[in-house]
Amino acid sequence: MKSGFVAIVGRPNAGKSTIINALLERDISIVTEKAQTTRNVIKGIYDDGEYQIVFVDTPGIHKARHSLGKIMNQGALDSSKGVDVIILVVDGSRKFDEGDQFIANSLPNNVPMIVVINKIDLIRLPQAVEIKKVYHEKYPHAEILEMSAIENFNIDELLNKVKTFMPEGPRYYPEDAISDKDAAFYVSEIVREKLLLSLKEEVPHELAVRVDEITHKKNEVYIKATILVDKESHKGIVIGKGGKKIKSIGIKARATLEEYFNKHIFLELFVSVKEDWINNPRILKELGYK
Ligand SMILES: Nc1nc2c(ncn2[C@@H]2O[C@H](COP(=O)(O)OP(=O)(O)O)[C@@H](O)[C@H]2O)c(=O)[nH]1
Ligand SMILES: [Mg+2]
Repeated sequence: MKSGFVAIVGRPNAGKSTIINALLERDISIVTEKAQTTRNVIKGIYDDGEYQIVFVDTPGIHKARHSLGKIMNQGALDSSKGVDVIILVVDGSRKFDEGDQFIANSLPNNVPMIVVINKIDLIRLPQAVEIKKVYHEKYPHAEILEMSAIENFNIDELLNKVKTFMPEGPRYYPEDAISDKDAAFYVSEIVREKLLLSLKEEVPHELAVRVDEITHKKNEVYIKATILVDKESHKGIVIGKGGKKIKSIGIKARATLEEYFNKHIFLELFVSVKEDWINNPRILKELGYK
């Protein structure tokens, strides 16, 4: 069998998580229109019997403003070392700038690379030609592939290209493994996704979800989770008038979780103010951000 590791890196919002979900044909990593949605390094496992490929989704590399941001950058860069191939995802509708140059300077240059120019559904041909030219100059040894992950365009081509880089190797994970993360991680990410999607810009990124309990009962799964916010004022926004907001978030999360667990879900959500948790090493560790 052939097997190996593939890091998916790039700036926030380029479409990395959308691509890993498309490659694996299931939602292992949450996607929103907000930058810095992905906070953890998440491994998603592809296995077709002939190939086992471990795709590593990473937080976007960005200018870090707090401790969590620094952990996220470090995680992304660390996971690009020692892999068989790096997929660098770029948003083709944006011009190459110093943020992209920072990534070019940070990535190891001894690992084969595929540059994916994503979101080509948003641009016209001349712009696509231009951005390809730029990346060709910046990464002369890389293969370059245009893509629209949202339209599933060139996902199969990407998978086939990745396969050509896989050496003979063992099955690193059990044949039926999907991700390296457990149910608690998935629960906290789904609740966080619904929060991000329904709060728009009112509460920016200073939200985290801690799963306090998952109990499997005969006919249902009981889940208790706490939403951590940075400020007292954010608590009110998350809860909403008469508890309306948090109720609707709970309903949406429950629907997704019922599909995942294939069981009735009883979900209790609490909100707690933890000032500056995003810079607090103890809380970051407790939340699993290391
Ligand atoms: N138009 C368009 N939008 C995309 C494409 N791929 C991803 N997106 C959107 O870009 C946003 C960020 O995607 P996400 O996968 O979370 O990016 P990440 O931060 O790199 O993981 C989401 O709103 C996606 O729906 C694409 O091919 N075309
Ligand atoms: Mg992501």
